[in-house]
Amino acid sequence: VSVATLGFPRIGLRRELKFALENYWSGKSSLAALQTAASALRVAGWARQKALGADILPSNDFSLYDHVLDTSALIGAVPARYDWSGDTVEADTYFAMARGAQGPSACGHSHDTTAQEMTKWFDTNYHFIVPELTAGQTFKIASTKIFDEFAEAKALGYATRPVLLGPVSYLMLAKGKAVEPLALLPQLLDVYAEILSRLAKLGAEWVQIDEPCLVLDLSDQQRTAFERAYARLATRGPKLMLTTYFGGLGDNLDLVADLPVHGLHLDLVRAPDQLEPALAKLQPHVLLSLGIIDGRNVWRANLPDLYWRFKDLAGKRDLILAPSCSLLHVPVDLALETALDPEIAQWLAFAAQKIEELAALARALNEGEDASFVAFSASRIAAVARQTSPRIHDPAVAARLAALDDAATHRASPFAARRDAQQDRLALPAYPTTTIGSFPQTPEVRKARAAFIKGEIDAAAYDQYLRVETRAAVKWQEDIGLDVLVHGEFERNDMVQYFGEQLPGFAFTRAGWVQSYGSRCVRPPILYGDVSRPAPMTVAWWRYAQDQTDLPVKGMLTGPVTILNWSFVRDDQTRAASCRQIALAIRDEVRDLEAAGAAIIQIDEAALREGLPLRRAEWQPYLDWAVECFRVASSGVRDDTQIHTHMCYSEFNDIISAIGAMDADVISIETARSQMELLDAFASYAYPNEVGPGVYDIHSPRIPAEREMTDLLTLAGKHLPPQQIWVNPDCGLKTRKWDEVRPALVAMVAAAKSMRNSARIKE
Ligand code: THG
Ligand code: ZN
Repeated sequence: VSVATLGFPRIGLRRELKFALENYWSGKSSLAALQTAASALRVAGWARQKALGADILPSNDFSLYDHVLDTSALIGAVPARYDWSGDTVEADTYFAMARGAQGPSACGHSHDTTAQEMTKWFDTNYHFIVPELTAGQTFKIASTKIFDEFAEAKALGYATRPVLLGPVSYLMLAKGKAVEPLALLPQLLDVYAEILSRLAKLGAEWVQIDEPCLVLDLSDQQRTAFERAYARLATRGPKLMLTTYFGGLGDNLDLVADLPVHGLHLDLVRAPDQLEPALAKLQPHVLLSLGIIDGRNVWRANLPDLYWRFKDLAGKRDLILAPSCSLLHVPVDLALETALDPEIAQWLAFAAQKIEELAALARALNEGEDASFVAFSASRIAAVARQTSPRIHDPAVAARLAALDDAATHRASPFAARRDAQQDRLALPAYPTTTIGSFPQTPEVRKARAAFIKGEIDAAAYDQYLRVETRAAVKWQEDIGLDVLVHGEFERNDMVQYFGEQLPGFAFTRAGWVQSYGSRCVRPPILYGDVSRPAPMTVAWWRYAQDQTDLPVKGMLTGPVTILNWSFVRDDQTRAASCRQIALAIRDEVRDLEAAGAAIIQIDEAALREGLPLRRAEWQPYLDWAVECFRVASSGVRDDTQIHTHMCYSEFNDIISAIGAMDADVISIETARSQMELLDAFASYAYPNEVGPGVYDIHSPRIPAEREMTDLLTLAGKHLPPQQIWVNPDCGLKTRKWDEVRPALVAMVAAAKSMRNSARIKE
């Protein structure tokens, strides 16, 4: 029995990669400095994993931005707008694909290039850069990263197993322009064959080829693609460890069992029941890698339980023990959490601890249970302590949930009546303008927060600082002519963490960073016990902002489904049960905001869609409870209180009836990067409530011109009646700089006014 990792967090123990990237992007440091920092992280990662007891180390799991983008660079899939030389993909091109590029370049033309689309990696909070493929697409090896990193490790004495995103998953995740991506498989396989043989030449014995799409519902065409791909790739070159995760193979098991690969990794955390059928089907020579430690959550494993579960099998077959998936999705090291309640800390395992768990388990399976006596005892004690802790259950929460009735999930009147009541109260113009909620979290804001946390400034000084920022933001919004204002959220670190910190039942970390996209990270709260809301969480800041203006200021909340989906959640009760508790807490806050006078309350459900189970058969039960929870949170208000919600990067076609059932008065959505395509779903559903299709792509530093936004609004008007349309950016502005936000929002307001004028002219 040996221990493998499928990928280690790349951001670094103290987010070294984040700072190296941001210094490079801002021109403060050179590309060479970035590369030095990146290499140091890789080297430290290998050394750490080895020291913790991993036998099989990955390479090419590192990335300067995203591993799917790395794959696009590797195979030379660079869209024409990046003016790529066609030789190798250099840093400029790579980061332009990730983030867009603006301004004149060395070649004399002015470049104003949009980034590629970004979307969620399966059901995680990690984003990948969506490959863009075109008709006549050709592929060639255009990056040496995978070879260089293998060689880099080898020079240090590590014989790594390179990680390569498999060709079929790559194509299934890609977006084709005038081409069906899977039609490009034959050409792509030529390049993959070349990559694999080059890895073999360099000395790679195995390659970890990731095909997470094997846990999805597959069409016949997709199945055929897998058969073709592996018939071609598995017969030469290095041995392939076909790696699946985030779910079970289910009805794809027969397909997988017939692929001529040398090894197979199964996620036995998400799908423990798939082991038996897999054992029955798989050829005996196939090396099994068992994903038995949860790569998606932070709970410590029960090692003695796992030992007994796999002891017999380990006596019969050669096994690899591994985390269920890459450790990219959990924080690096629990040892940094010196401020965490020790009782809760002992229930947890982060990436480093998870490797130790695997090592202890492998040792016991190889040498007998006593070989890991200490680790096993500690693990068992922690498991029992967590099960029996009085910190987890709150009888008052259970009683309130039991008393929840149907009335709590419905607004008093249907939308048409509410719309009239809200229009009477708010009197907004056509194409009303607003923003999603957050304004730039400038270095100064972060510095002030850090100083307050460190005790360098007191609460009064920090509060005063936030008031100045908030007042300035409100005044500025008034000055540029926005219709519905926000307070800016300067007091918040993150839209989920901020609430987690105020709700009993959640623990939070100091350094538990998890990469979200590029250099951006989040610290997911840890939901360990029953949730309640002892006191208002947002009312004071809303009131302060509203006191500065006569225009409506939105109350800003994060919805229960999003808080759930962006937290590490309990594994001792269903997600639905946890979500209902959070929904009641948010409902209390909504009612307090209304009582304080808020006419508009936004409850963001940015993550509702990404919580969808990966298999379609499981969608409806999820959507039922998710929508119910949103309604519990939002229905406690009067007709003339307008409920907004916001969703990120959602494809709505397949969930539009759930969106309708949420019955928010206004929903703002991300559409800027996809040319309003997403509105098709709203149009064909005849969505009756109001919609704010994002007209400004905030994920890129590019500043959109007024004309671009009127074009988008005109396009939106082809899908939806103009009186249903709001004008807003497509997400919060916290990641942007004021220098970007100011001209962009001025142009956005101008675009809305120009739409109002041309509507008037038509009349
Ligand atoms: N919060 C959480 N998850 C998210 C988002 C979020 N997932 C999707 C989307 N939004 C991802 N976007 C971001 C945007 C900004 C940041 C992180 C994810 C961000 N992070 C700061 C950073 O990396 O510097 C750290 C935040 C902090 O200071 O605490 O800016 O909004 N949970
Ligand atoms: Zn968003």
